[in-house]
Amino acid sequence: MPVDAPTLQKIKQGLQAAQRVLVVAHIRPDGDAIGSLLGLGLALQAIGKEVQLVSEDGVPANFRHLEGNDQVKRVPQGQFGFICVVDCSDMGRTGKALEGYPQPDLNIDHHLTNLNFARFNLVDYHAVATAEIIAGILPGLGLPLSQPVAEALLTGLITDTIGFRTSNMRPQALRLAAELMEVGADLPELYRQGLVSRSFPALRLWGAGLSKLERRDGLVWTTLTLTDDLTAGYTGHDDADLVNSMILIEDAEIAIIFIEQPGGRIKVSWRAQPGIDVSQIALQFGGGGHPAASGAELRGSLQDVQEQIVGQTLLLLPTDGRKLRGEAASKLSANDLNGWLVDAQHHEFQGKRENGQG
Ligand SMILES: [Mn+2]
Repeated sequence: MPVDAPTLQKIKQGLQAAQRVLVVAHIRPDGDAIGSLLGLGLALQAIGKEVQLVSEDGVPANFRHLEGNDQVKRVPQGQFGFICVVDCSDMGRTGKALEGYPQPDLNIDHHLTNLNFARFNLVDYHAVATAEIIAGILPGLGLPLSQPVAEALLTGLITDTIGFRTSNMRPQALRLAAELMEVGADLPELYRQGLVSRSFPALRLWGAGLSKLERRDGLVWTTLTLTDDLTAGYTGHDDADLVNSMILIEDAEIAIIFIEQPGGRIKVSWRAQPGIDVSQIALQFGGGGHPAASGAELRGSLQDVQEQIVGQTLLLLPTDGRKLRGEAASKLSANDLNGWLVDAQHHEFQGKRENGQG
């Protein structure tokens, strides 16, 4: 983005004038929300500001190694001279955190759909993460890049790009990662803790699901029962992210996982390759989501729900898959698709991370 110098100067003055600063991240936070919250918050504390860090849904277990995570509160307390919102496309994403507070002073975000809701809006949808934008403005705001700040920001970069492999990756994001490593951020360790680490029960659950994997044309699917949860020692009733690996199967156009819930309900999660839209079929079954990642919850037996959904989903598959994918994909930018996928993951999987199963 190149942020224009006069705007940055005004933001700097606003921050200088404030003694108490509030930084708020979005509900169901992901690594970029937490990394941006801690990165900006710790940098402001380093110049003597009294900073409150707020995340309505707390800090997921896989980011609790980051410095400052224990300072994060679920609701703000008191009044503030300056309010910053990070990684939120609109005020709704902050939950109820800012109810009763004046318009935020600063909105830092990289979502295409950002509503520019603050007095100052630093929105750059070419940035791979909000953390990237924050790293870019630290020098202009006179804020130091310490090792804990670098670790928080690198976590945002790693997680929002799913390990530097989303199609919106650009050279400057890798240069920034290198710079953050030079300040002492341990890339392999942050990558492991924030992105790939899984519990033993989660992997046992994957095994149960993978052993039942089925395929018809470009559709792959599997099921997880309550008995599978029990046998694996898995305390959640989700898929431990398994469906995200199923869509990596070569030639898979759509992946579905059926997860038995207590009380006779079946949770269904779809993932699709770019160019295929599974949100409409999810909507049709009372759910919703994004073209590349959607979900629904249905009443019925695992067998019945599976037959019905597999049958309907197969109709989405083009007879010449490659051709249709190309046509549909051209209407949507790869950035949008990645954004939706990452966003849907935040929404679907945060709960499990909260209880440490991620
Ligand atoms: Mn983000």
